[in-house]
Amino acid sequence: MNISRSYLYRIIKPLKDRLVILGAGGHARVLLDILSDTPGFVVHAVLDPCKMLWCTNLCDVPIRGGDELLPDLIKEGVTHFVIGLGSVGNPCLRRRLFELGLLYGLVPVNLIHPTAACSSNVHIGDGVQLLALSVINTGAILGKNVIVNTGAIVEHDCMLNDYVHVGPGATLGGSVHVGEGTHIGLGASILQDIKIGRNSIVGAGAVVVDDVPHDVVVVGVPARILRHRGRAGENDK
Ligand code: JB3
Repeated sequence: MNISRSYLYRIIKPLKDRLVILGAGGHARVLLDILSDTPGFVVHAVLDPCKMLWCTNLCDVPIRGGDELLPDLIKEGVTHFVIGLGSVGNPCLRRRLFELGLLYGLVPVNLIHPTAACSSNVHIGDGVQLLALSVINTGAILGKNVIVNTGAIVEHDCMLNDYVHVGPGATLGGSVHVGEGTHIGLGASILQDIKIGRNSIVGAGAVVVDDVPHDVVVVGVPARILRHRGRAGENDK
């Protein structure tokens, strides 16, 4: 009797939940590292629109095709998803993919590196990614699909809204608020109690000593407005 793989996946309750990673770049490889230490999940496949990557592997995980394959993977038993894109300025794509995963009824997975120091007294939204040596201190609130990248520090009572990305080695003092979709660049420092608007970019190494409005790019020490962004946020690099 010929039993199809998808039938088999459906009738055998998975001992581990099957997940798909959307995006097959550098950030996805970092996340696969964390997943290798995360019991309870099997990375079933990676999806990426880059045709050159199809039928290759990312860290031994098959890159099956583009996002249009999501319904097929669901038939094969995939129930969870991870956004594998890092994005260093424009979170629109991460937001679109996150909403796509939810639309298909998939469950977003929180990824927390074993060396991340995360207080037990924090609120973590869905699909949050805390990378190696990141620090999240007591009272912090992180919205959905927030990335706190390698070695970044989010101090007590900070509020990071949905899709915020705190780049590697950045430091946020106590009670810093960051608006939706804002990117804090690599190694930037934000003084305590500062409010940063949504859809803005704090440049790498900047030192922010005053509040930052929505939709701007700030750079330098002390940080100054370099330019205004389109409301949807053009793709600054
Ligand atoms: O700086 C650090 C530590 N990491 C950076 C990270 C935060 O952002 C990293 O150095 C990169 O700058 C960036 O990582 P990411 O997002 O992995 O970049 P990249 O290597 O360009 O990979 C993005 C992948 O997403 C590419 O393979 C794209 O083809 C794929 N992609 C683009 N659009 C997509 C889509 N994948 C899916 N599934 N769906 C899409 O719509």
